[in-house]
Amino acid sequence: MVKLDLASNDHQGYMRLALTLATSSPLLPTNFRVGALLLDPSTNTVLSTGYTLELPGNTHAEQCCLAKLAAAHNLPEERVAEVLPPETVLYTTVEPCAERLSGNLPCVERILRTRRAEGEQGQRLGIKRVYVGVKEPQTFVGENKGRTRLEAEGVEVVLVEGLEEEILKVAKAGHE
Ligand code: HJL
Ligand code: ZN
Repeated sequence: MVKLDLASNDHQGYMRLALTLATSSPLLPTNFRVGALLLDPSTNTVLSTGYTLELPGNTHAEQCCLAKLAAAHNLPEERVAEVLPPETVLYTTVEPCAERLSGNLPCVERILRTRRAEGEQGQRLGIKRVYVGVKEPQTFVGENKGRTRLEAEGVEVVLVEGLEEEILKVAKAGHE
């Protein structure tokens, strides 16, 4: 957990931090370089960070965020909702994926899975809002339905403007 000197409404500041994370991702033609973080805005605490291929295997940035936080609490990723503070939001430089060429579980499903958990008082847990830097480019799966699918399930998706060019440059580096 890291408490930063950013206001909880400094969305561009958190997106910039996610972009910095993305630059740690290896350069490969087979996916984008994405950075992501989980924030508890009630305390301004970054709960977890991730970038594409940070964890072993074919791992996405959002997936790494969730899996690392779960592991820090000795839980499998499927149970991460149990340790998410109620207001937790996700920042990701690229819209979460709804489909992966590899057939691995898309990040949208991982996010929605956190919403299916129930707290001890029967309250709904999980990620209720996702801040996104850019829509996924059409390179791999054409039109990504990530945003639509999240919104259909009641997760708010907010586009953070102003870093699109830099995000895409980092995301696509290694594609040629
Ligand atoms: C997001 C990531 C990442 C992608 N998108 N939001 N975060 N790599 O960390 C989306 C792209 C998939 C391809 C290939 N990339 O990654 O559509 O091999 O990377 O499962 O569809 O699929 P795999
Ligand atoms: Zn993904």
